[in-house]
Amino acid sequence: MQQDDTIVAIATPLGRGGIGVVRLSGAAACSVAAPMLRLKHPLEPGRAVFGELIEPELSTRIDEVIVTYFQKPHSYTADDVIEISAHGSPVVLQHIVKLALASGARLAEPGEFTMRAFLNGRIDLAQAEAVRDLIESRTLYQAQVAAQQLGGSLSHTIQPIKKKLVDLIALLEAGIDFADDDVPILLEGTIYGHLAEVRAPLEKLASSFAYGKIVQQGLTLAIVGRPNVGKSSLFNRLIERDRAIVTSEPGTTRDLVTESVAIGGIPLRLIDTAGIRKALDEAESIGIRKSMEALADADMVLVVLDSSQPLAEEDFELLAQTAERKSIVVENKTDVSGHDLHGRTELKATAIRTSALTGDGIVELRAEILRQVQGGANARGELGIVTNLRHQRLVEQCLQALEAAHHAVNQRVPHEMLLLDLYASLRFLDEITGSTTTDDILNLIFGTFCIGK
Ligand SMILES: Nc1nc2c(ncn2[C@@H]2O[C@H](COP(=O)(O)OP(=O)(O)OP(=O)(O)O)[C@@H](O)[C@H]2O)c(=O)[nH]1
Ligand SMILES: [Mg+2]
Repeated sequence: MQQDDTIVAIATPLGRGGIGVVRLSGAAACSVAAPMLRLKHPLEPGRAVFGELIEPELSTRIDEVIVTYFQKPHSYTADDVIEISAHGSPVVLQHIVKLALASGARLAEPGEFTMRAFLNGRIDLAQAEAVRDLIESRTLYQAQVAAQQLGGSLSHTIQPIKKKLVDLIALLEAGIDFADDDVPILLEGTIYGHLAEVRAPLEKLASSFAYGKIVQQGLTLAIVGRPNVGKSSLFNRLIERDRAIVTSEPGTTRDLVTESVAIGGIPLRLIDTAGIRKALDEAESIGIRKSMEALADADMVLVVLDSSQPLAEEDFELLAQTAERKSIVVENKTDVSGHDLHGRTELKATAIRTSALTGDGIVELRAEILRQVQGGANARGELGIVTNLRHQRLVEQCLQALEAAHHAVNQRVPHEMLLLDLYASLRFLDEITGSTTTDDILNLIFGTFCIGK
């Protein structure tokens, strides 16, 4: 991708709308836009100006537009940017792009506006990736986390770690360069201390990914249990509509029913399953097999029991099967008097009592789901969560290099060798923010953006 030419793209989604925006960025943005505009006032930085979109040669009017000029470097890309807001007709917007191309602009590649912001040093790579995450967010909470990263939260977390690492490198380098002079050669204990200070916050960052990944990708939650305990009723309660069929007949649900919901801003894929028992016919037995597969694949399980009845063999089997997993035991039908399962020692202390019929306990169930999703590990709103696999790999590689450095000190290898490991770990940190990256990596990252961003 060339960087000194002027690029153009429609910045609003495909289709019709109240307005549509075409964005131009580059040194020639103003001169490319000029022939197609008849403005009420001359363009002024940071001002929106009303005017007409015209056919340059014929001077005929095509639309009314608002044009905003963002003067370099105070723009999204840090180059001159012109945004033309027209009525949201694809024909008009495409025509603006065509006129811009005729005046010497080039069609922008996906993510090229953001890539320019990065290449111009206005944002770092982690921030650029946060732009994409923000656009792709499906819940408000995901948007908030992305916005924090866009504000540089990850970069700010990494900065002091990097500084400590650079300090250690500088000390070692000094020890080497001035080996004959008065600079004392660093004692092992001091090096260990420095290494530990670099590693501790990185390890915390690496462990935040378990939660970060859930925030980003969500997780699947399978609802399992014997027939007729109220799985589909709970499913419908959790998604807040009657999606799955509910009848008083055991064996109603035969196939997996899947819906997406957000609980506490975490996207969840909820799966209702066929009740588990000795199947009565072929369809049911296939359904039950699918239930078992869903149970095995899910990130988390709700084991539903009927609290109006004594526990059955299938209940005990399911409880045993899910005891070691991320699971919540739900005692449903609490509106019916029956067996108090709550006191039973084989049940998890965290069992939630619900009535899918009256809605009692659903709020508590949601809260428990969220509590387990968060795993207590990372409080919400905590800065510097790793949500991105690329970042996570780099943090891990950095930790490995530090581990190698630690080992090198143990083995009393010359400090020149130890420094190789430290420089390697520094490079991994730099790749997160993009101070060192290759074109291949950049193309890979920005290629996943939408056009016009
Ligand atoms: N009283 C009471 N009845 C409930 C409750 N939850 C579900 N039911 C009833 O129990 C019956 C079975 O409910 P479903 O939600 O279909 O149960 P299921 O576990 O999905 O059953 P299968 O699909 O056959 O495995 C229906 O008649 C529901 O109305 C509850 O909390 N209280
Ligand atoms: Mg059902």
